[in-house]
Amino acid sequence: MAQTKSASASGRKPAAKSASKTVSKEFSGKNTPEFGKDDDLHAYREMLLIRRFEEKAGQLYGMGFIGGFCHLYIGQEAVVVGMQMAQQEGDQVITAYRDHGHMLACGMSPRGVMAELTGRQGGLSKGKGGSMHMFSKEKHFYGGHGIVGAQVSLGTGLAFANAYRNNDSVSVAYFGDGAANQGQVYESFNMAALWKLPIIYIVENNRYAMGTSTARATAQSNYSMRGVGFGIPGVQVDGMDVRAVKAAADEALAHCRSGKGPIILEMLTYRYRGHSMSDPAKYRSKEEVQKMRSEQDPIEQVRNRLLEKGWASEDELKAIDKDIRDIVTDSADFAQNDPEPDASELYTDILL
Ligand SMILES: Cc1ncc(C[n+]2csc(CCOP(=O)(O)OP(=O)(O)O)c2C)c(N)n1
Ligand SMILES: [Mg+2]
Repeated sequence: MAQTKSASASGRKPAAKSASKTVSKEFSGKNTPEFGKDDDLHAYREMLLIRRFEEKAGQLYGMGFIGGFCHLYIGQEAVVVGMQMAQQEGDQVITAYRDHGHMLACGMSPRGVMAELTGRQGGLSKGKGGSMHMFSKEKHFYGGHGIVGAQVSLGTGLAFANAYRNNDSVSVAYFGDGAANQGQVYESFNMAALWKLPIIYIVENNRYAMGTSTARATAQSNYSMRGVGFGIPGVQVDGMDVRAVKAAADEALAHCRSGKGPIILEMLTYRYRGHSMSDPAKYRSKEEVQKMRSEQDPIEQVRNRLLEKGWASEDELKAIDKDIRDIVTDSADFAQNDPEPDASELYTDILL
């Protein structure tokens, strides 16, 4: 397999061909299909919304408006945006606690997400769930889960329901490199392969599980091969390049919809911020983070393409930036001024 510039710049090359079946090819660098103007502009907007939203959430956290945990998605935007660009209405998304980007990409309201972070009644869980617990049946988003790996089993259940109902929907279950070492992941793989369930397992390999690097914690760090024992194909994808993600998603979704069962996409990505807001990040160097930001930033890649191809001028990009900032500012204003839930809400939405 060709070693590509973008893959090696991350210090990680997509693994050489192995016993793992691949869909067709690894998705990175040279073999990545180009986007047209509309797709690049769309990807730029969507990724920028997530970036600015997360930056604002970080600020509100620092100001004391957000309690509890808050895990930012900054750096990983291309993964969820590229996937979403390929999905069709009805496909479900489920993920872990680093979830605000997934919600926004699914079309959930920035006001609703931000107000949930600040615990206000206009939040998507009426201010009672917080950062890790938001859902939208309408947008087919099934959370937001704090228990590492839990969403993999739940996502497999969603895929089982799709198969049972014989609809055309695919369940997209995201989890981290750390979660990939969890036992229930493999129980889920077994069932999904046995019953040929329509599910894409997405390993967001951002190189760290809290403060533990993949090198320290994992025996097989090519996560795309984790399904070999179950006959589940897998591919590695340059998760910093939204075009590579979209191309892999197109093939993976077609694979699932044609009844071939589950597939694994390992997204090679990187988180710029700490694990959560209380992470001193002593386990990696500032230079490592800076290198990724300056060489592979997913948003800068699209921005540069738009300018180089003459698809947008600096002024047009500034107008998009302002538009996004206005949306995010509006969500933050709402999230600071909306009332807290009434005390009577303590007794509603509870299952005993
Ligand atoms: C069952 C369980 N074990 C441990 C934890 C504590 N914990 C929270 S996040 C995390 C690391 C997960 O890392 P990864 O899956 O790589 O996701 P990332 O944070 O990088 O997105 C751990 C161990 C937990 N929440 N649930
Ligand atoms: Mg991780």
